[in-house]
Amino acid sequence: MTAGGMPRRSLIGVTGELFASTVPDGTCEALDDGATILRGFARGQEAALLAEVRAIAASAPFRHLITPGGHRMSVAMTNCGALGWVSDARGYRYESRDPLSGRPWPAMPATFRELARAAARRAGYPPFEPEACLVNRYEPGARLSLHQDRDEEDTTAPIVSVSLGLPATFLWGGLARSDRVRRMRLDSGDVVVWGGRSRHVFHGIAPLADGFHALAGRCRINLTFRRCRRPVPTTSR
Ligand SMILES: O=C(O)CCC(=O)C(=O)O
Ligand SMILES: [Mn+2]
Repeated sequence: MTAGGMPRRSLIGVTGELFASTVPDGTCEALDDGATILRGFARGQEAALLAEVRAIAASAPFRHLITPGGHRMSVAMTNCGALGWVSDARGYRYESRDPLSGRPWPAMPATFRELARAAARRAGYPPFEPEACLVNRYEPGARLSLHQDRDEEDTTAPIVSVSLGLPATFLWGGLARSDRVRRMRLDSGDVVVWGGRSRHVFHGIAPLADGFHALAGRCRINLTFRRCRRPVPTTSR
């Protein structure tokens, strides 16, 4: 729906339901120190990004990873880029090959890399070169419980997170698990960037509400771009 040419957006009411409001595309919402929501930053690229996701999944299929504690994750995942995030009984880590096929992860498409670079720049970060893109697929009911992104050695680089398809409720807490959690709606095309003092903030996704999205169908896709390895120190020689 649009109002005056601007896309309609939503806020979460006290009972948790999604209400329409109007936050125009192009708005930068300061979420926290070092964290920004770039409203609609990827709008217009959604169909192309989703086509790339389908191509990635054709060679590295979505799968439900098992946590080190033995739980099957409700979110299905795959990766592209030099490194991919995996989880199994041995723990959480980055791997250069897909454990299902033994092959390197599909290359990161140029459109993904350029979007991640541009979003990090827009959010005020120095040049960002993602090494990994974790692709999350949420079907109705799937959720990602509160967690910190802690498996990357390089904590100087931000996380760039792109929402595509069905809307989701993003959970944003603090540096301690017990901190107050805010809930905000993310729509297709929204990009969240967090780093600096927010790099280790607890965050998650509430169970996905059922619905149908014209480009993605009955699901939400999330791309999270990460820099994993410690930056190589520069020498003065
Ligand atoms: O789906 C999202 O928006 C968040 C994903 C996330 O936090 C993660 O993959 O670590
Ligand atoms: Mn995360």
